[in-house]
Amino acid sequence: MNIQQVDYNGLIPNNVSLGGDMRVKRALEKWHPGYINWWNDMGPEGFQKSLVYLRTAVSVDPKGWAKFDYVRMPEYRWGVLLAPQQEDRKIPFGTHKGEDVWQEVPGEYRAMLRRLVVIQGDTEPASVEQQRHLGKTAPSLYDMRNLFQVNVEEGRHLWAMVYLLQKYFGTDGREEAEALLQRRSGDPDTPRMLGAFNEKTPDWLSFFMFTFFTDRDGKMQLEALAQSGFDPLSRTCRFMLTEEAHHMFVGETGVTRIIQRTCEAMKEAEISDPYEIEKVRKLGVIDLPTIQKKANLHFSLTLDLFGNEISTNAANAFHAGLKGRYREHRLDDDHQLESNTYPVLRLINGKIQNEDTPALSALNMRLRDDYVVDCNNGVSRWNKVIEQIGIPFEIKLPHVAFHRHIGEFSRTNADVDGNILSPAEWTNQRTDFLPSAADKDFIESLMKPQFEVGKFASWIAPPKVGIDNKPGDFEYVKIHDA
Ligand code: BYC
Repeated sequence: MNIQQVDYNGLIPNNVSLGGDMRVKRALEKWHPGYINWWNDMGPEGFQKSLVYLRTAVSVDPKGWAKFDYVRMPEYRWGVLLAPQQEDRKIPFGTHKGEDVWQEVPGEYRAMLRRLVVIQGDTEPASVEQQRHLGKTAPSLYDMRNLFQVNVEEGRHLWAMVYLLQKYFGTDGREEAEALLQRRSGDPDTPRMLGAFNEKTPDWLSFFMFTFFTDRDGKMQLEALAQSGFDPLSRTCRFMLTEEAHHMFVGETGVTRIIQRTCEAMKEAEISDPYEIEKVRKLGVIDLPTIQKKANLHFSLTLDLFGNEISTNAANAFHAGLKGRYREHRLDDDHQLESNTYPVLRLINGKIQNEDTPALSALNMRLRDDYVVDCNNGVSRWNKVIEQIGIPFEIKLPHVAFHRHIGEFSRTNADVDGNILSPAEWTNQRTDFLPSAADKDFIESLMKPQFEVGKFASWIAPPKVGIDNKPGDFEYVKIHDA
């Protein structure tokens, strides 16, 4: 079978010759009904019978891997797709550097590897659960379709991890695959594993911020796992990254279009001061300071997903050759890091300062640094829109110590510039930095559905081009076509 092509003949589309692997095929077919039940219970609420213009992967060739068509979401063909195997691939880093990559799980690293796969897997259904109510308030059919595209692909990413669990981890893997369908985002008894995936995504600005900031963590973590010496994980993550790019596009352009609409409305109404919040809100758009607060919230929640700055887990995973650095292959060092150091931002005697730390222990910090650079690139594209329209305002990422719950800065309260605040100062100033109840109420008041073909809600500009080059009046979701 040509690895680039996907076999659509069975229940589970795949390019891993599932037909010749009865044990795994049966295990996945057994898992399938539970997944569909989960999707029906926890997937997009109210639109399961609608026809949605979705892309489905038909190949893993980066040049032409997807086809677009109308699909009812529960009938979406979720499958197992791995990027093609690279011949003679060697473990690129760690103590086994230069050895042949593993096609089976190395016994000594089994528990560590399983944990990485399970954590990655857990985030995927979590995001679908977090976003399940948003369809009902979509600002356009175009945006609704993008939401559902992201949702079905997060579902596919769950399949990707479940395949690894079922194929390579025996009974434990099957149990973990079941547990992935049992946990629920925000549930006090059975929450999802990582903090940010238990937060609410109550409105569309949150959704776009989530897909900008949190899906970007997804990109960084997948890039690090794509380096793995465990080849099936590497190949799985490489293909997931192809899909992930669209999710970040949805986030970045979503926020851009909100900013654009706000600035245009301000210009038309001749409001030049972005802090005239009430006047701006009366125009039916979201004021820039509130957009800044939402960015502060989502950026800080997402930084927590990188774990502790100094981490033995991260050191062990790198040493073992399981999880590398962002674009490891482009880095110019010995890829073992046994005697290197890396500057880690720490809280020392109440002051934030850099401290040289063994590079192996600092890998979470390093990945987070790469992430911040990537975020800043996107933020500067937002600022270009504000500048072009001529409003004196700049969105800025807050200091990495701001509003943290994991790592060095979880022990302190810092403002957006990194000044340490007393608990009382933090309480008094909190809503200068983070959305207040009134800000949330205002945003919620704008969340009225706009389901007319080609129309957009008052607070968001139309996109520059349609999905799959469709024209502006294309019906991306046929809501009532049951
Ligand atoms: N919340 O050594 P430490 C995505 C725990 S997003 C709760 O600092 P480590 C997506 C940690 O588990 C990407 N607990 O951490 C995006 C450990 O507990 P145990 C998802 C946390 O292991 C949008 C203890 O603290 N993929 O794909 O170096 C939509 C000490 O841990 C948190 C991955 O994350 C937290 N935030 O780093 C859809 C990749 N942070 O085990 C999808 C796989 C830490 O001692 N995961 N803890 O009980 C990893 O590489 C690492 O596990 C982490 C943490 C980066 C998450």
